[in-house]
Amino acid sequence: MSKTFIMIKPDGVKNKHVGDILQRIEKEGFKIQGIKYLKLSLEDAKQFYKVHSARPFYNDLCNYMSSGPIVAAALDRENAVQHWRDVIGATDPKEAAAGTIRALFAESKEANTVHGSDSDDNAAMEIAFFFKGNELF
Ligand code: IDP
Ligand code: MG
Repeated sequence: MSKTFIMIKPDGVKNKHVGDILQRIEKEGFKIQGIKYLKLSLEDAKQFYKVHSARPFYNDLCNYMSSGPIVAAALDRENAVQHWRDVIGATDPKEAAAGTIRALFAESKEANTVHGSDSDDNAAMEIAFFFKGNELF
């Protein structure tokens, strides 16, 4: 088993897709190890997306990610990082394969409904950013 970190972004919450996405998580065989509903501060978002700080979309992305509540979750499954990336689809919903969460629900390349870690190391860092040990089961 391995872990990934996921978020339901502000558009996913605002457009009432939380239930659909949690159902998909369980249907895809993930175990929910930890979950919380919270709003990121602008500083939190800047820290979380630090790797993108040189990219032109960084400031807009951080403002967007702190604009409303999100769901953050740590998930466990065999091949968790890659499996979740397959379930969510390409960053730009116009390029996301049919049936993926971004193809189904995303508004735009920025407001693309869900986050997923891109490696096992980043998954561990992202989980530690959001959860204390006693919040993971
Ligand atoms: P990913 O979420 O598919 O891993 P990344 O390249 O890691 O995509 O980018 C992080 C987030 O930044 C994306 O999910 C999206 O919200 C936003 N983003 C990425 N590229 C663009 C862009 O070209 N314009 C606006 N927002 C972008
Ligand atoms: Mg990424």
